[in-house]
Amino acid sequence: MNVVAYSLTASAGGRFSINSMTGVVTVAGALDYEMATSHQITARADSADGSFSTQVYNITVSNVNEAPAVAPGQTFGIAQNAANGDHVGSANSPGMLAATDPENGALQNWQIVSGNGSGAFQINATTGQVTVANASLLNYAQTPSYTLGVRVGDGVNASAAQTVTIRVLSPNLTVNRFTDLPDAAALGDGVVDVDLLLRAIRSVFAPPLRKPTLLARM
Ligand SMILES: [Ca+2]
Ligand SMILES: [Ca+2]
Repeated sequence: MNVVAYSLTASAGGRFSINSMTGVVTVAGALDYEMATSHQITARADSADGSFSTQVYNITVSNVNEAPAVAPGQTFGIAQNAANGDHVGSANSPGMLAATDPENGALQNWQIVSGNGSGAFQINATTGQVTVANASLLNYAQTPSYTLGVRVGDGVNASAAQTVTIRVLSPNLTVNRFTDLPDAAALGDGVVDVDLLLRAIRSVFAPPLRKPTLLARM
């Protein structure tokens, strides 16, 4: 019996391997339709008598609909005195959550799945915009920050839950808290009222003004 040994002289970067006895080609590395829709391999068959042949094969990768992913690390601010319906974030970053889908599917069915306490916030299922649902629950002293778990779908698959941080901003923000600006503050947003701040400092530290002492006596 003439024994044949199979091998791959080109394996598409190690994505495929071949059984040297049977010639069956199997997947050996990661395939991603979004990265490459086909790969080329070259198989070689060696006979015991010293003869051999090679054959090139094109392998087509079919698409799988993968779940979208909510972008990590999203943080927004909301003023403690905001009203129901106000969006979190700033005018330039109006609380629209970001997510991506490998197939660029239409993002839909945004949901808050955890961290919303008694329901301070809501999310627009279509746009992914986070707004205030119950402004009476916004209390900087009691809950300075919410960590919401959110999900989004692509019409078939749902993403994993991802956390989004909503910081409740003190009404005294402009005087007292340089560090509590919304991360997406817009150019021109108020940071600190210098005149108010100076007056506050003077009221604490400055000695009362004295009238000049009269030195000459008549
Ligand atoms: Ca895919
Ligand atoms: Ca998808």
